[in-house]
Amino acid sequence: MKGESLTQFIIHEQRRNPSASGDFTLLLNDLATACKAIGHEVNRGPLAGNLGLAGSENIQGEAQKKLDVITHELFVRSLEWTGHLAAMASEESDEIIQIPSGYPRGKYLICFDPLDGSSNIDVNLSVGTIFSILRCPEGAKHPSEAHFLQPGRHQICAGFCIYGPTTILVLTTGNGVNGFTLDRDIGEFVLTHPNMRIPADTSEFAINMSNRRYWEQPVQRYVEECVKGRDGGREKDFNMRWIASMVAEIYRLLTRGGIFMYPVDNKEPNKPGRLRLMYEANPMSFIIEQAGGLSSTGREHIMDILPEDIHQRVPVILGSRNEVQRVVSYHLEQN
Ligand code: AFP
Repeated sequence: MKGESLTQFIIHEQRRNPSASGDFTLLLNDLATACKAIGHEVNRGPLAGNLGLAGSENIQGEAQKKLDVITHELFVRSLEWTGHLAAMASEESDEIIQIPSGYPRGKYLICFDPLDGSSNIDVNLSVGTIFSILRCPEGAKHPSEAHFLQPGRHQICAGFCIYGPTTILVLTTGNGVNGFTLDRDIGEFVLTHPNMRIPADTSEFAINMSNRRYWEQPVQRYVEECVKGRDGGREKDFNMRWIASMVAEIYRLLTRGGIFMYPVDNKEPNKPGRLRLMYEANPMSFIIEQAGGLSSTGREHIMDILPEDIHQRVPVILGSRNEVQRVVSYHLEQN
């Protein structure tokens, strides 16, 4: 095997922390197994009859795909018995998921989006699983939603697994960001992208341009400048990408830089942004900042937000440091 396996990597990390019980290492191993199982299901696609709608809606009022439901169940079944988790919260579940009484309860909470970008499933584009791990507050025997409502700065681990041409698991435990590619011959994730870093500068932006008329002035101004490039106030021309799958966009940012925005808009005034704080914005912000980038709503650091609701939405602007700072400065000028 070329390179260190994920199992070796996390055991080496554990040995660096003499007080570690090994619980967290085992949780990461179980998470990797869950991602392999989900990746397998995604891969089988039409062969397993997995494509299309499930005929139900999630709490966000979004039509669930069959694979949203299947992957949610797979994730829960893979982790509920392990004894490492106190409770789980899923983008696809209205309620907090309790650990069944027959299994031991652990000290960690996990928030997850089992299949991000699922609107891309039927067109065979990259999708992924996102997760964020928090410590369960002491004394919380039956964790409720309130125990999950911790700012992103409290995350002890965040990651995502992208099911694309290759299956890659990206992970941070607050000590940089590492990427592991699934070697299907041996069934192991192997460290292929150590210490991923996002360049401070970029000439690539990602935003859903069809929402342009609904954006606030600072985002209008920034994107207008990018589009004009050398003919406007900028010293370079910009390129644009939009995959509509956050895992794919963030993976691109981690490999070659860029800025990703899903800002607040007045298309649906009761929704402050499209992306979910606990399942998408917080874990991706932790990863981006650990790789040297920045994340903001335009007005505050995403990971400083004290969540009020487990399914809360937030505006998201993240990626290459200097470009995010520029967008934030436009918001400050406006206020
Ligand atoms: P789905 O998981 O419902 O496909 O949503 C994907 C997503 O949350 C995120 O991954 C994308 O960046 C964003 O939505 C795309 O939104 P638009 O369809 O509005 O471009």
